[in-house]
Amino acid sequence: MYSLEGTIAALSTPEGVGGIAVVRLSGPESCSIIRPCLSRKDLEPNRAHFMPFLHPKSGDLIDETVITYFKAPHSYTGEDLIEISCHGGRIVPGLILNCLYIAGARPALPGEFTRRAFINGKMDLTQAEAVADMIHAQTEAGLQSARTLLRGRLSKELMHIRQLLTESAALLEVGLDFSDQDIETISHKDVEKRVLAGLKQISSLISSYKTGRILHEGARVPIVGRPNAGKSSLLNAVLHEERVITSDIPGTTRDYIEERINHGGVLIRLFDTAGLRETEDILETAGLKKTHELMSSADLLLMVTVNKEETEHALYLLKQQDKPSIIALNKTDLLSQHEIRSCRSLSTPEIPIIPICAIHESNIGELMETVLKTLQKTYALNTESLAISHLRHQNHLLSARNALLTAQKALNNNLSPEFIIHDIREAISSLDDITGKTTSMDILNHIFDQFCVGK
Ligand SMILES: Nc1nc2c(ncn2[C@@H]2O[C@H](COP(=O)(O)OP(=O)(O)OP(=O)(O)O)[C@@H](O)[C@H]2O)c(=O)[nH]1
Ligand SMILES: [Mg+2]
Repeated sequence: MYSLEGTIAALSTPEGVGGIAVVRLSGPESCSIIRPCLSRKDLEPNRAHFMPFLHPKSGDLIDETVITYFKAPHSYTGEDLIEISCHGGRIVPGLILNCLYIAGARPALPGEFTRRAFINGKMDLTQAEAVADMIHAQTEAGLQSARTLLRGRLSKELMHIRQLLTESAALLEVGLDFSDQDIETISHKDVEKRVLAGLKQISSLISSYKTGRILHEGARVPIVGRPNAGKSSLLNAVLHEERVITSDIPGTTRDYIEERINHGGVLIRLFDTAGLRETEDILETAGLKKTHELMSSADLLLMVTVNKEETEHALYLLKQQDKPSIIALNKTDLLSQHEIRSCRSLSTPEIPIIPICAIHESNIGELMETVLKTLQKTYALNTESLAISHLRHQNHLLSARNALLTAQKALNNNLSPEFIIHDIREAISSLDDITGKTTSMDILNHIFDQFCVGK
């Protein structure tokens, strides 16, 4: 059980050796707690004060520090907040924290500063989540998507949809109150219009999920193909290192191996997989099961072939998949120019065929460029438009859409307004779950537990 009372302190920069470290203190007693640690008694808000930090009991010098005081409500948490910039390293920040605990602060829980900002109305839940996304961003694209959330774009859009739905419910209420008068038919059309607009906006957010997820978590790209095609060699070539074992024994790779690369600002998650073939071998069968799972959850399939026959078969298989796909025609050092040209002629805009030679690392650049371009085009990764990236948001949006579809059906069937109001309220409540207006304590705990201490 959380107690969010009291004044909290934590180290907000990473632990370890560094030039400076920042310790944060937030809560109603921040000023009185820090007072015995400072030679100067009053801190002017929003100014950096260079001063010694003293032990609150003995008065011994702990460090020369820079103290900045942000007065409530104009601070990150909305409370009195003091930032102490001290020397970095393993010892000094710990000593300062200890002094603050002696003086009456308590250690902050993970994400507690941001949680307080949320409770004090400084940000809604989507923005609080964006803070964590920003810290954990692995690419510029992921950072950009977190920034959009943090700026409150999703909150604004949800507020707009909420407004439409609240108006719809209000119109229906009026219709109920004056059901014996003509007002009902007018409201009916107005309600329909608003519900439809809300549905459209919700559906467009739902369809942005794949884009958001890729920006946030990276694109899943399994390297698949027959045993011995050179899948592992291709992964090594992309990484420019002997990361995985390769050999001329078919079935070398059993368990899949994931490697992440930041290519053109997009996180690409490459998976080296077990080769596709019929086998009696128990270990290989287990590996194959994983390959198939990876293929079904893939954002793009990268299939490796070594000759025309395999390439034709690969095209046949890939056309049956509803996924963007690329064929890497490998071992071109063993093929004649004629054979390469003949394979390349099978290339289509949907399934490009790129000739490579994994062991000589040749044409890997063009292959990865094609992977990047295909991902960007398929999932609109270049757009500045809003994309949701959290499964939590997606699930609530799906619930809201279901409720609105039911409301729409009820409207079409001229059902009693009470039913329609009920469905619209359900949709509103799902939207409120996203912004944190009505989110349960358990869910809040779960979200903030994933933050680090000090944020
Ligand atoms: N000549 C030539 N040989 C290659 C090339 N790429 C890979 N090989 C060789 O082909 C053999 C198989 O390569 P791997 O990378 O282990 O193949 P794989 O697809 O991972 O095979 P499995 O793990 O068994 O499914 C190795 O002996 C590699 O050295 C290439 O471009 N040219
Ligand atoms: Mg392999």
